[in-house]
Amino acid sequence: MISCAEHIIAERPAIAVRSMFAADIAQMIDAELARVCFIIGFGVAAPARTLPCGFVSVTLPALNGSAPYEVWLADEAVTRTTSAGISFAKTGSIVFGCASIAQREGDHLEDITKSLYGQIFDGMDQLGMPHFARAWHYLPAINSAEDALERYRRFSMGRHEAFLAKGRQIEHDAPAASALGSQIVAGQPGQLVIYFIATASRGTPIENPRQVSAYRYPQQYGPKSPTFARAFLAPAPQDIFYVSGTASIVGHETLHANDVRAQTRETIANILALNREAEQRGVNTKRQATHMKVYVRHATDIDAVRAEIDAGELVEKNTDIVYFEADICRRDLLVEIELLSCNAEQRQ
Ligand code: 3EB
Repeated sequence: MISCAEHIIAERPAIAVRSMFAADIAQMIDAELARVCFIIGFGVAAPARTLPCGFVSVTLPALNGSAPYEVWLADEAVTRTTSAGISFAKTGSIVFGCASIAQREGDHLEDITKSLYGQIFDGMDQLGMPHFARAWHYLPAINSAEDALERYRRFSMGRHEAFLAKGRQIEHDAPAASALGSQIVAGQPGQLVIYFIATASRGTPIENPRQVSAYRYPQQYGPKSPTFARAFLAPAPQDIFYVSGTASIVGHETLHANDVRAQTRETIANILALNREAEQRGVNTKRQATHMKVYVRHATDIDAVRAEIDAGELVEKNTDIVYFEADICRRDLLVEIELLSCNAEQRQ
């Protein structure tokens, strides 16, 4: 007979995320020392205590009382390694990785992206975790030009080249992803921060019937299309559903320029369409736990965006929502929403 406690352990997702305040981190770490994979601070420095895991600060502020620390927790003790400056925290089924590199005078974003992505693939392969599930990218001044091309487009070129250089197939191996613009800090080099989840066995990319796949965007959005899937279903038995950063794009075009409320509603419609795709693959999208990140280009739009989200169908009782101020990778996009959901017991 399976006791209640064992049952709960079996129901844990392979990896979970919580947004937390500094005051709550110490206690969590003391309780879960061996299972903490990594902590990211949005617009904040490291919490003032010794951490058992890696930490990175992203210059992208949490808004209006949102918890600024993102804590990643595995379902079992992790092994921590570093390779080529990339931190890894690995279990038997999954690895969480994070890299942060400075773009120094004379560095080209396309080149440093390609080289860092290549090292990420090498690290994944060496650890026996060759399958990408989810990637987050935060890069400063994402909408500014570098050598006459928008930096997001340069980043997309470097990422695309790394996929090909490392023998990955764009349409099968692309993870769910987000790419947001962080802030430049005067007098400091910009940091390209990439963190990701990869797995030992292959998961399932999911596309949105309302949208052209990003890897098939026409050239007007840049010389190389962005390499990501609209959503990704982690391999069994994980039951984690990752939804990429999702915006007010239908087909390949931005809809509702200058109307942040309409953009939010369109974004929610896009995410609901992805949920339906997941349901067709047997996922119960009435989830026990959901972690949602909302990025707004203008902090002054937060109340309007929040009102639309609260009125929409996305939010359920166990949804954690955090808001951020960020540049989004098309100038006419004002809001972007990403989420991760699972049916296992998220409260570990
Ligand atoms: C879009 O749908 C909006 O380049 O990794 C969303 C999620 C976006 C991920 C990426 C870009 C990326 O095209 C932008």
